[in-house]
Amino acid sequence: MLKILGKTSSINVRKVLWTCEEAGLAYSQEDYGSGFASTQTDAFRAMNPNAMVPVLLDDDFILWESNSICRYLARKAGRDDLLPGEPRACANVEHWMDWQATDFNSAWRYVFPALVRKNPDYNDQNAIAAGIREWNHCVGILDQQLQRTGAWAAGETFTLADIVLGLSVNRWKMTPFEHPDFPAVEAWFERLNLRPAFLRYGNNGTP
Ligand SMILES: N[C@@H](CCC(=O)N[C@@H](CS)C(=O)NCC(=O)O)C(=O)O
Repeated sequence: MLKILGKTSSINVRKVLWTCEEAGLAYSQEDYGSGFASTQTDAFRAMNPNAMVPVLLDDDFILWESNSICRYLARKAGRDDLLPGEPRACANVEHWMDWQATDFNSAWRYVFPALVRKNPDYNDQNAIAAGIREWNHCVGILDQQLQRTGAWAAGETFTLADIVLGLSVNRWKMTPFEHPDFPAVEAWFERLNLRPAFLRYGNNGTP
């Protein structure tokens, strides 16, 4: 059976768990990461040299990097709907996934520890304000895309792009600052709320 190493409070672990549920894959999960079993061991670094979660174990196959794990799981389950095989349709999903892992995630790197974790080292008000502007800008880009599709992030059907972005937007919504109105994102979030796996691993009260 698939084994996922990583705490369920981690946004990156949750996207992998959500993907398993959507794809109907059986899995077990073990809490690793700060506050739980340490990743700072030789044994863990042998699996992931970054000492980060999630890590997927599929028998003797070891994989780290959450979005890569999601792609692997969708392909393993033969779920062409979550990640199409056709090159252009696939690229259409993947560029939103890559954007989530790079630009979108970078936008909250200062704001989240400041406003949610309340880490006293993150007290530069200018950096917080700049981070909020950048984060809102990213959600605005997603809003424009969702206005175009009228449905899901990559087009007319639900894909891995919605999973990784769903976690990111849940975090944005749960971080306490004044949020601009993004109607298409709101409507999409309501559509996500109809999915049991999103309520379990996405919109579950954890930012
Ligand atoms: N790019 C990596 C980032 C992984 C990451 O940042 N993981 C965090 C948790 S969200 C982590 O392992 N932090 C160290 C820890 O919790 O010990 C991925 O997407 O898998």
